[in-house]
Amino acid sequence: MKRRGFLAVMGAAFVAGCNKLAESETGSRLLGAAEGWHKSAHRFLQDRKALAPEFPRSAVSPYFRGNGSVDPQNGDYPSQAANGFADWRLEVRGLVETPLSLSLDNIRRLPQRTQVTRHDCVEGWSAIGEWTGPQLSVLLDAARLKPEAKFIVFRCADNLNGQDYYESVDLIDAYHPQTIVAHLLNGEPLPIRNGAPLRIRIERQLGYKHAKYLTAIEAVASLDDIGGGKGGYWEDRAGYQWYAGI
Ligand SMILES: Nc1nc2c(c(=O)[nH]1)N[C@H]1C(S)=C(S)[C@@H](COP(=O)(O)O)O[C@H]1N2
Ligand SMILES: [Mo]
Repeated sequence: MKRRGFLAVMGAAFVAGCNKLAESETGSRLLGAAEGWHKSAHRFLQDRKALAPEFPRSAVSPYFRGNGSVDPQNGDYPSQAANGFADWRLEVRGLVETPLSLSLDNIRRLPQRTQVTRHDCVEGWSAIGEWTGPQLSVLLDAARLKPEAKFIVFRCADNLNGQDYYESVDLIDAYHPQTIVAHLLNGEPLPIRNGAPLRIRIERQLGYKHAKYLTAIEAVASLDDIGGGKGGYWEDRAGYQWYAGI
């Protein structure tokens, strides 16, 4: 990704400039500061790429509760549900070279990742589930992000308290290997309460980032003009942190 490239270039520049710079006192002070910056930036990026813990299948919670919207009644969701989601489409759009409109079958035919992870809700409960679906990176690579794309917005079918649920992440989380578009929970199609037919799993972040009832994945340069401008339903509504890392 771009940032990694930038850091690599910066690192190379410091190594190349090292000897001459270190000859002067100002130079070595500068170099020390730059090295410190480089190390902490690097550590930060490493942390962001670390995997969330995964558990054995035997650790799966017998019941994965639903939270927030658990049975959307707005728009065409009820008729889609009655139809077994046969006509559901997931769009990949915004700042991409090739917008996509995918059926559930398209999504099931992509390479799949299965992971048993713990979901932590800020309201004070957790549950372990086994999630399956393609990595978001596969979809983004297929649509080819434009260089201006900085954030990925998740659009949802449900309207909660008069507002459309949505969420967003930066490209580090979007490309994280455990970020998947899940269509199976514990080997079965997602129950409606858990986001049927598609939900995002962002395993390094808290529960409210894991958008359910996914209709579109939108690449954008800024979050300012989306919803209330804070990057997500709960961020807009209750001041929850946009970056909800765990
Ligand atoms: N579309 C949508 N996504 C959502 C929510 C919601 O109400 N609507 N609730 C969020 C919250 S606060 C949590 S904890 C999880 C709950 O997921 P679950 O219903 O599968 O337990 O979904 C998140 N994603
Ligand atoms: Mo939550």
